Amino acid sequence: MKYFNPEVETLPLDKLRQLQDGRLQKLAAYLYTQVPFYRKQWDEASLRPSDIRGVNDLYKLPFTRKHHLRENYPFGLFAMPVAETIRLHASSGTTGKPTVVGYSRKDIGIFSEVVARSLVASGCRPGMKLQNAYGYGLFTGGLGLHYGGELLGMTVIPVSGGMTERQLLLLQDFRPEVICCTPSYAQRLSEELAARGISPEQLNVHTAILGAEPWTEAIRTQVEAGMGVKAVNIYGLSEIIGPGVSNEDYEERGTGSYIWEDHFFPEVVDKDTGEPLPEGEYGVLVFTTLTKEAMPLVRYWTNDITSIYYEHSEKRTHIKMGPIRGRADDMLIIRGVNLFPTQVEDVIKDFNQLMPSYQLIVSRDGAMDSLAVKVEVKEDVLRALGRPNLQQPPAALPDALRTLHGALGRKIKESIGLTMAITLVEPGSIPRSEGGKLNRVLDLRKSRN
Ligand code: DLL
Repeated sequence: MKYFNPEVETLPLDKLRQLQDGRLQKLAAYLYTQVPFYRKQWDEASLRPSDIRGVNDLYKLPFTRKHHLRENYPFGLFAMPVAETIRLHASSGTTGKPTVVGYSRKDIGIFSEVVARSLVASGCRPGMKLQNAYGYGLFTGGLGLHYGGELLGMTVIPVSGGMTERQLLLLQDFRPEVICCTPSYAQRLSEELAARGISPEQLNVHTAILGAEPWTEAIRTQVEAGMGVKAVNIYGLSEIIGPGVSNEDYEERGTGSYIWEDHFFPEVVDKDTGEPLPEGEYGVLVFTTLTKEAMPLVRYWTNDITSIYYEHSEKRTHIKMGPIRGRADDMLIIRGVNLFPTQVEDVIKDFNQLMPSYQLIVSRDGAMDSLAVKVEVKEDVLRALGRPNLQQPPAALPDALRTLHGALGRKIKESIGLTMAITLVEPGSIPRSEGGKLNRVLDLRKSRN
């Protein structure tokens, strides 16, 4: 089994465009009659649904942004009566009220299908057991993977997030072939396995499907070695449907994730001007849902920074997206330099004495913002040095660590352009994921004002 939906996943591009164009025309007419928000927005721009003949006309339409969802809280953007939906999900924002999304029965069918496609791309097959360690509840991760796994014919183990002891017990006793969770939680599980002396060979798990937060090749390497798996990326957001908007193919790991573009039409636009960018350029990812009924979104501004490109792969025709560099609102501006936390992670991965476990601490020193980074040294390195005390000033550290400290500082300065105070710390001393998304930035500026 190569595909869940072979016909659609390999549809020639011209046919895929025709399908998208037809779906978009229908969507425009539907939204104009069903959702006052869109009618008003398009009237103000003197646009009629008939002006939208296909995806090439999308640029004419205004963006929908998170604040529009907030202003229409909770159900104002629904295109059908709430009584006709069969499920609600919500994601908690950093400020105030959650973002609410609704699903019709058909929408849940689409959701399950795109997750099933994602699972097959990840290497899952009917009959395999899936330990689902994404949180169940208002978060779309748990139920999204659950329904997709069942549709594919997997045996789903609905353990939910956290409860590390139980996760380890089930991994050993139920012997699932596949686990899905956040990448930071997979790091945590890898470390717990090592701490208990459980080697990956004692487990049956061969695939980890990781998403819901940004991650890098360094984390892939750590999790693949620590759990004895192939780690693949799953991406999505509740507003668009949940997990399964795009997914990596396990045989093409590292080359980007296929976007199921027959349902979710992607654009990448300039984060300041909103102008569409050519293939391969980095900008904000924007999606139009082509088939959803309960709460379709037009040109939804995800705030995620990435690029999209056709690879002309033998396997599928759909467009790919690269890894998410970060969210536009996670971007730190330190003394005028723009920085995504994952850029620091990218530097750390080149030092094999360090773990991909770090924390960035932003503080304000007078009028200047400053950035410090804490990063963990690997256990075997410390053991070989006779467990030195890391709490002394860098100059007093053993030679090997002093050199490492200096080299890391220089590499960060060279590749990011910032001087950062670096502290080397013991493995395990930086907060780990408790089962959900992990925030690697501690912003002390926010707590002060
Ligand atoms: O995180 C849906 C999901 C669940 C995806 C399970 C994958 C697995 P939200 O809580 O609405 O939905 O958060 C969406 O999380 O806009 C990205 O910023 C981030 N995100 C999700 N997947 C990835 C990924 C779920 N693979 C937000 N890489 C998105 C990087 C991701 N960031």
